[in-house]
Amino acid sequence: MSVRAVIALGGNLGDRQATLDDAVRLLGASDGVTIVALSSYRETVAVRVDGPDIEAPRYLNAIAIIDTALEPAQLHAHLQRIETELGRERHERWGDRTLDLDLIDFDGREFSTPTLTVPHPRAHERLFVLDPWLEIDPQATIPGVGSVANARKVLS
Ligand code: A4P
Ligand code: MG
Repeated sequence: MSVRAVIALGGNLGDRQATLDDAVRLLGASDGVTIVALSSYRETVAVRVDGPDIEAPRYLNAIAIIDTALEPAQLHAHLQRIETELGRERHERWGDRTLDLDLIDFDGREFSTPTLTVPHPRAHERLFVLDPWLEIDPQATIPGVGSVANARKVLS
């Protein structure tokens, strides 16, 4: 049985478009994953721990909606493998990176483990997540938050 999940893709180093293309290709080629919809790639200002940084390299961000037969932990481990394969190194939190793959929503569930919190705790306050998500699913909702369209309005 498969369920629906939402993945955020982002990167601000290297050939960002090629990296996102490769990430989408690897995600779609994975056992137990089918890509249902992919947003456009959007250039966004980097958000650092202390706020937006117009001096930092800009991100390219996108959202993919998938159907998956994987369990959340399996899917998350798989996303981390794709990050590693495409050259992600972990340095500072919210620092520059070639690729970040976040699990935003998994089947409308709410849970937290030491390594995975779903829905992603910061998704509702990030335009670089909400805008591409609305593009491919205007009716989207975030468990515990409400409609993505409303969350988007609060930010503008
Ligand atoms: N983790 C827990 N829950 C999740 C989840 N739902 N999805 C854990 C993915 N990972 C999750 O992540 C840190 C830890 O979060 C991992 O150990 C994982 O088990 P990370 O990818 O190693 O580091 P990070 O991405 O720097 O940290 P974090 O807190 O996940 O940052 P965010 O919230 O992902 O923000 N600005 C623009 N314009 N566009 C961006 O895409 N991204 C970030 C990263 C900052 N600024 C940005 C963007
Ligand atoms: Mg992350």
